[in-house]
Amino acid sequence: MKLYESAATPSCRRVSIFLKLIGAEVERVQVDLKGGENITPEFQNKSASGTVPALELDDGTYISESVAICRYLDHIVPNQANLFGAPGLQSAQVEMWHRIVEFQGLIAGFQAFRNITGFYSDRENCVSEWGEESKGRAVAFLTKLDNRLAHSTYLAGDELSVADITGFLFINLMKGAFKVDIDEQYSHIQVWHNKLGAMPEFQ
Ligand SMILES: N[C@@H](CCC(=O)N[C@@H](CS)C(=O)NCC(=O)O)C(=O)O
Repeated sequence: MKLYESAATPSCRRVSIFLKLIGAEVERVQVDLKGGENITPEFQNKSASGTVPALELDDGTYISESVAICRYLDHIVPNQANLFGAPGLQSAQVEMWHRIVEFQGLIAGFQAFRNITGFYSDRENCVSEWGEESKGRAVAFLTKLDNRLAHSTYLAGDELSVADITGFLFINLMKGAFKVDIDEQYSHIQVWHNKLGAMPEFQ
């Protein structure tokens, strides 16, 4: 197996953290996003979404989308991490919080980053107003996240799950790209984020 990635990006870090938590490792191939390597026909043939990460299996099959990759790895690597939750209520709660944090947090953050910085202006029309609106939505979501974490140790309940990985990367984006002061304003996010950040798998 080979993982095509751009190691520092949130979507690739999601798979890296997941791999560490299930105690596995795979061969890596770095893809130069800024240089446009992922928009070449060669890479587009590998990744259905045209983005990193993409996992190449030994039989030549490719899986793109970080959550799909995590699900596959969880299936093939025997582990007790239970990051997608036990079948039934727990997995439904993991799925619910994962989708909430992804759709309302991370995707808004991505849209803000892409449209404000123009990082991918060689391949898409960047609309700064949409970037600012998305940033506002991502910031507004922090209140919902903080309220949830006031009542729950982890996002989906008492156990660490894939939703926490995504939430952690969303907060890193808000702190890193937009200098949002989490520590001052969102005390429950701060406690949870510090706890995850102290785990070796999240570093
Ligand atoms: N939903 C996708 C998002 C993947 C994604 O947006 N990857 C970014 C890096 S974080 C990328 O490859 N960007 C290059 C581009 O948009 O051209 C996933 O979870 O894998």
